[in-house]
Amino acid sequence: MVNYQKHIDTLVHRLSATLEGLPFDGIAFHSGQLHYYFADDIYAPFHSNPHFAHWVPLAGPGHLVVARPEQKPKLIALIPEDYWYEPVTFESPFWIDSFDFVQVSSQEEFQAELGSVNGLAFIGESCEVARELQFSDNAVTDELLTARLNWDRTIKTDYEVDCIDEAAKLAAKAHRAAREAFESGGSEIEIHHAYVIAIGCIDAELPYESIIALNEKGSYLHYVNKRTERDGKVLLIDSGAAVNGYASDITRTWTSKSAAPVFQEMRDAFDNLERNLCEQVQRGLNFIELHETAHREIGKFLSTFGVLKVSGDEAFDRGLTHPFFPHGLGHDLGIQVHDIAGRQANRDGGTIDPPEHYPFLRNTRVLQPGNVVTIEPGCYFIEMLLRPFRSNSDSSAFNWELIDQLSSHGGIRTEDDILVTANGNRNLTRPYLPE
Ligand SMILES: [Mn+2]
Repeated sequence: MVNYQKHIDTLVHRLSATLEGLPFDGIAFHSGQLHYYFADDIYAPFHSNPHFAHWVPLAGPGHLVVARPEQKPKLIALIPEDYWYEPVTFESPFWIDSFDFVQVSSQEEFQAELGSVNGLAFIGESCEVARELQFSDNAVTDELLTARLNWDRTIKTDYEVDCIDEAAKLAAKAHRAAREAFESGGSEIEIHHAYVIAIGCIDAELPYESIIALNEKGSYLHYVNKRTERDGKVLLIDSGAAVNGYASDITRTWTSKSAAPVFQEMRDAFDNLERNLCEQVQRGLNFIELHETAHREIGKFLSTFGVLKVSGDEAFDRGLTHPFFPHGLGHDLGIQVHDIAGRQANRDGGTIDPPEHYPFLRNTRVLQPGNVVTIEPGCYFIEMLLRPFRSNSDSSAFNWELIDQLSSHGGIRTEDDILVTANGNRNLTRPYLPE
């Protein structure tokens, strides 16, 4: 990875500002530990502490990165001798030369390599682990320090953009395989298998559980069941891939010949609507405003197709788009699929709450170069949300006959991953998945 050393240099360089005014001269990032399910002896899938993953894509529990301003960071990898699992081996991963790297197999060796922790802050999940490593309680996960680390993670380095770009490329390949499986009549579970086989991963290695919904199930926003019925008329697929711990998050809606012609037209028009929103992403744009623009555009869209019997502007003004588009326009993307700090007010913390009528909006910030966000407008036929309008004073604005015809098609969502650049944006998805 060509930009990795530059990434580490950037993180090391940022540390002085990160630690400014705090009683620390360095930070120890702990990767985490395994957890049993309650009352069970089975482990839950392991997810690294994202602050650790920001430094190095070394999976597994018990590792530590120790970083100090303007010094080469140290990486202590804990690889216990264990015959239950295949041993982790290091040949020459691209990241290894960026660290003073040591591999240890016991807690004693670990402690000896770590040495004194005086002056070090600890960023990790477990206070117990921190205490075992001799950190004092007030060095553990300092709030101001964490806010600054979270904020900085929203400004991606070139290496991080490369990882998300690769993850988009990989997911795009799998989306095409999934589309083929759909077009040949595959069931949800068959489409899912086509997807993971194209990536070459197991489910636990996906950045999130894939949403693969045929027909009316597309209206369940986080539908994760995988039915065996075949020959769908609509596929809504929301699924990503991970590269070096960075996620892509992509949604497409495909129709087959058995879909209603008007729904097929709506799908294509919605694709254009999403592209136009993506093009508007730029530095200085308030994401809440773009979310509002999405509602306006969806109002016009619903009016054009006769789903609403009023003009787009009137639909927007009367809030009639809300039951059709009940989630946020997008979110930050990175190590976490819903990456951190999308509502953070400034580098030192604070929160910008979304407007009351858009409670699910995950990004409320003004965009900066280096931000990576998803743009994912949707339009669904969700009976639970439409029901109140069937009998209230807005009822006559809805074309219920058409809505009832289309509800068996579920809904439409299109989602791309967008990098905010110095003078515009770069769509990280469309080059690999232009449809
Ligand atoms: Mn998303």
